[in-house]
Amino acid sequence: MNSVPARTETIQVTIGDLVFPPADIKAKAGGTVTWINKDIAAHMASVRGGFDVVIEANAAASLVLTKAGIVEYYCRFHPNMMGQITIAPEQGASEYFCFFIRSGDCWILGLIGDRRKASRSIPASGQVIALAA
Ligand SMILES: [Cu+2]
Repeated sequence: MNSVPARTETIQVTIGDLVFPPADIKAKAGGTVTWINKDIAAHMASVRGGFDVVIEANAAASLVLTKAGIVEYYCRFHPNMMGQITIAPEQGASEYFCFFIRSGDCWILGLIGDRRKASRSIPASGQVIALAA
């Protein structure tokens, strides 16, 4: 899968032939994803329990990303169409979300969306910890 570097501006996904390329994108909270649909069928970018964006045929639709995390989305009309957005905290933010715990260590979402080991252990998942950027 292709990967696009994290940045605050709009990230573009141009849909064609029933795929979301690049399927794996990196963004920052506060940034925007714009899907451009070149197919003759309408598509959706949907998250179970989350957002539903309709992208009409030969049209575009955008979504502002509001919080850091990893979002897996798909098309409700064509469930084989899938994509992922890794959303890093806004630039300058000193908070990182601890998204899983292994052996008492907190693994965090870094500023560029990679996994970096926290310098200290915290007791439970889901806590927000502050580290120097
Ligand atoms: Cu579709």
